[in-house]
Amino acid sequence: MGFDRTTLSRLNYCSIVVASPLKVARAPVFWHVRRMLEQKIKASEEANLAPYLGGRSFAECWDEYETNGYVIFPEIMPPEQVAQQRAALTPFIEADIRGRNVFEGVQSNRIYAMLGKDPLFAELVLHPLQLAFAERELGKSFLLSACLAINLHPGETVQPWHIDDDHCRQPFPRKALGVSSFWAIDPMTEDNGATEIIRASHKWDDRRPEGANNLSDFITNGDTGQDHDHGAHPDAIKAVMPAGSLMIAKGNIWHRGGANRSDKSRLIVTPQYCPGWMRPLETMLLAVPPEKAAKLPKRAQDLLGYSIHEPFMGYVDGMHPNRVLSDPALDNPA
Ligand SMILES: O=C(O)CCC(=O)C(=O)O
Repeated sequence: MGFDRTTLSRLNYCSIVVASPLKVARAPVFWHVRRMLEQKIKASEEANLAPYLGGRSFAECWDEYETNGYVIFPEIMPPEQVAQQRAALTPFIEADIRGRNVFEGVQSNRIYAMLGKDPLFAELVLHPLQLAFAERELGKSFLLSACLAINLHPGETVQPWHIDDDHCRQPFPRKALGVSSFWAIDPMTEDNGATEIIRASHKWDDRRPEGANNLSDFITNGDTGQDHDHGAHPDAIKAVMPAGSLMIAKGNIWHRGGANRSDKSRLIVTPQYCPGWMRPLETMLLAVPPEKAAKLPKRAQDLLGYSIHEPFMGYVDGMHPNRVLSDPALDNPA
């Protein structure tokens, strides 16, 4: 008999059905079997992850993630797969659309909405290792919150320090409300802009490092001359790792893209996840089709989700979502 989550939920159902006074005596047997099944599932999940853990147990990797706020898995994606991902990204990189502000990086390309561009990118989103971390951190119903590629050109300067789940605006210290992963498509090196992380900063209170982001960093064509580089933070590391490696980090850890002082570009893909509750009760953007939404008052459109929670939560392919409503095709829907 195969033990899987379906078996376990059937067993839960059976436990409810037998919970009559006459049968209560059998309950401990069910609990015992349930525990045994849970252990078997855990063992088989661990076995599935083993090829990526570099000889460590999942528990050891999780402890490192809890302690430092991040954990690195070197070279877990085979070179052929990395090459396929790069090939699929190449047309978007060649379009060479540069970042619009200090946060995006004016010497960087950002490719948003990746799953809308090529289904191949689902491989980076669905890797079992990062899903296991996201599920443990955020619960079973977690969602994909963003998935973008970031290509730093030579000459790119450091990004402002930031945390990825900042838009939640909850007081610190607090639990992570996101999980971010970083796939190295190019090697991340000392001098090509490897992501920098302030170790254990997910445990900080409302302290902010020098060079932390502020709202002006998101203004299009704002002051790009500011120098966010206040030198190396004493607790910062550079996530130096070969191509095909994965770093998984807590959404509340302080980090930034590094400065690219090399003569080659640096490409990563960063899928990010959030808890399943971080959305409206009803999925309004699907419940109300765009052609109907286009005819509603502006405030109603905002409430449906054609709006931004500052600085950029709710974007669509890097743009304000209400652009969809000004599409002339909406006047003559097919
Ligand atoms: O480019 C990088 O290394 C990190 C970028 C990043 O953290 C972000 O834009 O949220």
